[in-house]
Amino acid sequence: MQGSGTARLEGAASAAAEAVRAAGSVLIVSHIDADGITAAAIASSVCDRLGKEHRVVFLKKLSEEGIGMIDSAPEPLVWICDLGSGYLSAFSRPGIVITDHHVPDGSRKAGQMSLDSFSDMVHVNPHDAGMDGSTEISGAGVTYLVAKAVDPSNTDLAYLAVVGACGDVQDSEGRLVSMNREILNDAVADGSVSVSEDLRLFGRETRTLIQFLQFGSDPSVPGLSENGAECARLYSSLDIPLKDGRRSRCWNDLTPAEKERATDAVLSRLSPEDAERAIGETYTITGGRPHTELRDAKEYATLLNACGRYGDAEVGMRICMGDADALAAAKDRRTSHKQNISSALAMVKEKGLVKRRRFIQWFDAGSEIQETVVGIVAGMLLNGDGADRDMPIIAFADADDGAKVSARADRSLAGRGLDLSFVMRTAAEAVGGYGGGHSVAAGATIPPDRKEDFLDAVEDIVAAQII
Ligand SMILES: [Mn+2]
Repeated sequence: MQGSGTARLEGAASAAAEAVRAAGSVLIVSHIDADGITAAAIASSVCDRLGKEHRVVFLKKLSEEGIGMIDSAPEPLVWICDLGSGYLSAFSRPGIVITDHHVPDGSRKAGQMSLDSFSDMVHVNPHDAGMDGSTEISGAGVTYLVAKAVDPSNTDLAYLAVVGACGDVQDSEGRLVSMNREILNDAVADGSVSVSEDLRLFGRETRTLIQFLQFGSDPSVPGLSENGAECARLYSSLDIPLKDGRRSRCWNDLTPAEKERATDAVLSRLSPEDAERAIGETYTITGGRPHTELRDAKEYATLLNACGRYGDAEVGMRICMGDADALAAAKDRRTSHKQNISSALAMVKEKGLVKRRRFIQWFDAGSEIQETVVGIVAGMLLNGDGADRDMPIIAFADADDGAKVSARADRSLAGRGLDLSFVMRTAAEAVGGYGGGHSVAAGATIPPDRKEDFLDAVEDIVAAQII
């Protein structure tokens, strides 16, 4: 199954490569998250290398305005990355290549996968090849397949697709699988990524040893999480110095023996299930300077996500394309990003905004939380003590074009039949909005005065889906 799926996906990628090669100039349109930013960097590098005139536009989502902009763009080819599959029937212009991994627009008929006869559209999407776009390949990965079809020596861009996949949390089982694994193999063969088994807490390069354990979550470590003094005692009892001269050491500065001692101590505090989940693959970007975000795929992706959320996707793309000044600009963004999220999380908890219904829980942040971060806050509530893990959480925030909805659920609910992508799309359409996404993370935009009706519709569908 996977073999033929791979061939179909690569066939579509070849058709896309032909279209890019043939185009006089290209408009690249991409999504503002880490996956979209790395996808844009890959597409832009491909155009650079082909000597093709191109410009890049980042979109938060594909709104009517975005579709209009694409339809009226003067470039003969528009290459849409990490977006577009949900809107296949919305475009009216010829000359469109879509490299995306979101669930495709159902109104389009099967068999229209590549080189569409009526719209001249090339659609490269894992779902059309029988694969799961939420775990097997990301938008950057699909874009990378086109890069490789344009020129086999473009494997030096594979590491960006690894970062993109990590940004979309496609490594949540502890390692990248399927097509992502193939792409990872390209990056390893190229020498730009090295793989190791390690403790999968966040911040291996940029956090101090204490911060690494203190703020590491998913899983959080009993006795160590949120307790810096206890973390310091642990390292001291294991004879692991916190500093090297005057500089603080990070997790990746530890010797193998030190890492083993610290890892054993951490694992001994976890339940067997959490301990298993805490160990997995980590991906080091060999060209990234040690002690920077650019050295670790997860930290790299987090940096790019912060860029996107604060209207700086272009800066993120410049980082991906090797611009050293861009990193300093992004750092300032990241600081404000963290402050924003932690104050938003505290606000939701203090005001007791989360309300429970029978099958769902929800909160309305109004204008108090930026629409670009409300989904993160919802996810953090689910993973912490702010919400109930057994039901999906629906969050509202005010946006320019209506009420922005973010829905998140624990992965275990997907195993019981929950598909938030379907829930958001169907419930939004029922109230005159639109939505979509993935099984455990999806979103919608709805008319602001229809929130109650929307929640009723969501609850009905969720109740029917979960067994
Ligand atoms: Mn994506």
